[in-house]
Amino acid sequence: MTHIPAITGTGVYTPEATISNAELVEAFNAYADRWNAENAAAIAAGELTAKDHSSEEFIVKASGIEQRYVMDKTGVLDPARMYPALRQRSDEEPGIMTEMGADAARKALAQAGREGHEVDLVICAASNMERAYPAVAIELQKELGCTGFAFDMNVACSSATFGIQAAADMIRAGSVRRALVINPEICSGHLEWRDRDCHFIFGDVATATLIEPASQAKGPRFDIRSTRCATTFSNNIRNNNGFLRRSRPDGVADRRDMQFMQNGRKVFKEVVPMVGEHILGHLAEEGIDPEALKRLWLHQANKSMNDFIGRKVLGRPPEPDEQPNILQDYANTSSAGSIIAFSKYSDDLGEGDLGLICSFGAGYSVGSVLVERHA
Ligand code: CO8
Repeated sequence: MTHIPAITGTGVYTPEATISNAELVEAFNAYADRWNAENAAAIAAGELTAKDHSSEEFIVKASGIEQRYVMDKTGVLDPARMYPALRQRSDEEPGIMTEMGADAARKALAQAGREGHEVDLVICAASNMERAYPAVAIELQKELGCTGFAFDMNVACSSATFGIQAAADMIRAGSVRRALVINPEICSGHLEWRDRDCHFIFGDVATATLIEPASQAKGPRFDIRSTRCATTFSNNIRNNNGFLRRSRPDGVADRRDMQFMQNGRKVFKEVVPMVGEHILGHLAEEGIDPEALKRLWLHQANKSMNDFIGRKVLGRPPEPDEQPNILQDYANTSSAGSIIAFSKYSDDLGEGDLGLICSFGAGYSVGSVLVERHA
């Protein structure tokens, strides 16, 4: 017997600390001035290039981002440090990703009227894991009192939608009863805050999505009509950190490519058409006219990127309520972005309304989830 999988709960964990663009730019410029002073001789000799100041106007115009939430603000804004200062935990206490993810998951469970022991699949889907093993998902399983099994997966910004596809397929097939897809994203840990081309892009958050058979939903639900995932290799978004780090000739050096790197212009140009075609292809396969979509919950990387994609899908500029953005408040939170938008802007949809969640990013990867609202 096949089941129709449905989203019955979502949750968002939002860190307490925010960094405004003004605070970010002030810290970066202090760092740049300091670096330029320290390297004045090499800059004068033409061996190094002086670092230019960042600007609030550029950040808002290029991205639409106004602030971001972070797990630690002091380390990031310290011009002598420029990365988060996180409390070191013993192996006996829950990891930081588990703590953030469990908070989001408890909110998703509460919304669905479920408890941890009723869940028998936990997927921790995120763009980086705080350790190699044991899987963060298994620690989340323990923390939430879930049964069954759990595993980690990483498809960068598309981790949430790819995780939803995996969970929905297992529910459809009957191999699991109920699944939590959890996305703890500590982007501040792998962002290079000393690079003005990208220092404004990311923020921290965790999201969770509960999926169960539609027939068992206790309240309003979004049936997952279908999912569509696609990947095509690109080096334009890359992070070379990994377990072979110490085997490289330069050992554990603090190399720039051990953090997030991207060719932002190329990403913009290549990913926008790819996503537009992906969504239109998904809708065509389902025989759905794009105008029938009540809402698009897009990945939250860049406001103009989303405007272009919305125009391509609908054939006209989307109304603000058709395609809500949260990136002005959260910045890019990698895989969590489209789920934050879905979680905050989906309650008002009516019986039978259709919407589409879509993420895209490194890989390249694109994932879309077509959902239908039922009371
Ligand atoms: N302040 C002032 N000027 C600046 C700044 C700044 N902060 N930064 C750059 N400039 C300057 C540049 O030097 C450049 O100057 P010039 O013209 O003299 O060379 C000029 O401004 C224009 O720079 P860009 O061409 O870079 O500016 P864009 O208009 O292209 O905007 C963006 C840059 C916002 C990055 C844009 O290209 C963009 O959003 N691209 C898409 C990015 C994207 O979606 N990436 C997805 C990556 S996320 C993902 O897949 C998940 C990865 C895992 C998570 C990682 C967590 C850390």
